Amino acid sequence: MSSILFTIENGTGFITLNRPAKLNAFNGEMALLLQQMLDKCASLHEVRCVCITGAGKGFSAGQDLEDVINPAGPGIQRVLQEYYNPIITRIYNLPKPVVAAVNGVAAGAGANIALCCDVVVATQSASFIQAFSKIGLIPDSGGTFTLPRLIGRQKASALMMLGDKVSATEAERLGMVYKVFADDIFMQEAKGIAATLANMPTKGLALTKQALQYSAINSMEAQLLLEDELQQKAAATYDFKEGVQAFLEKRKPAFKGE
Ligand code: LHQ
Repeated sequence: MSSILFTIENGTGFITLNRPAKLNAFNGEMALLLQQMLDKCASLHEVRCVCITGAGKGFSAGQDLEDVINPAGPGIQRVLQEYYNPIITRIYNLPKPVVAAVNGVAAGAGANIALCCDVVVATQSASFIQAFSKIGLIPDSGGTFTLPRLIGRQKASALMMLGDKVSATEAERLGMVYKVFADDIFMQEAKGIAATLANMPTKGLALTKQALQYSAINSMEAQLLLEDELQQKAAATYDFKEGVQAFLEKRKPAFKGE
């Protein structure tokens, strides 16, 4: 059985991390396959939203700690360069919305992969753990960039140093998560959000993603210039014309992602 499963449903590419016996901890194969699936989602026109989730009761427990000490493995210094940094860069730059459907515990790199996604939803029984400090590491996979921007530096530094287990409800309250759903309706709700995004103006969403990324580093003046530039690109799309036309004709728009 492959460590990554991939299906396309209603315009969404579902990538399922599939090592459930180890709470979907990452080995090299799974990390490289995830990169390949993200590339596939970027290139397929029929995929207009990506959803990453986990098989079984966990989302991902981060790096497989047995694999990392295996003498035949990549060695600790190559893990970030070859596994996690390329995953985070792909999610960050993917010109389509990426949903993390956090179906259970998300720890270490598993948590930070989820948190760099554009929309994070979690099931009631899920949790988030910056597990790194407990084994003497620093938070990686973009966590030191993402988490303080989501919840502020104080909460981020405390969670990263203490390695607390944050419940889904608390994660939602802090701003790490968009919405939490009861376990029995979670996947159905996550799929509904993904399907909604997949039917929206994909290029406009990609430009929104880009604008938000620059807001983390830009001055107001620079951001206004960027909004001007990106809005012109958005206004040149088919979907903008269709959106306006449909509004004026009082009908539902049929967006094409073009
Ligand atoms: C695991 C793992 C795991 C292997 C559960 N590995 N087997 C970057 C740079 C370089 C090197 C290292 O890594 C990184 C990035 C990182 O991600 S560092 C952080 C690595 N992750 C962790 O430290 C988390 C370790 N796991 C846990 O603390 C717990 O498993 C959590 C809190 C996630 C879940 O606890 P429980 O729900 O009580 O489950 P469990 O501990 O019983 O785990 C279930 C099974 O999964 C168990 O195997 P077993 O054969 O006993 O049933 C665990 O050994 C295995 N597993 N995480 N990361």
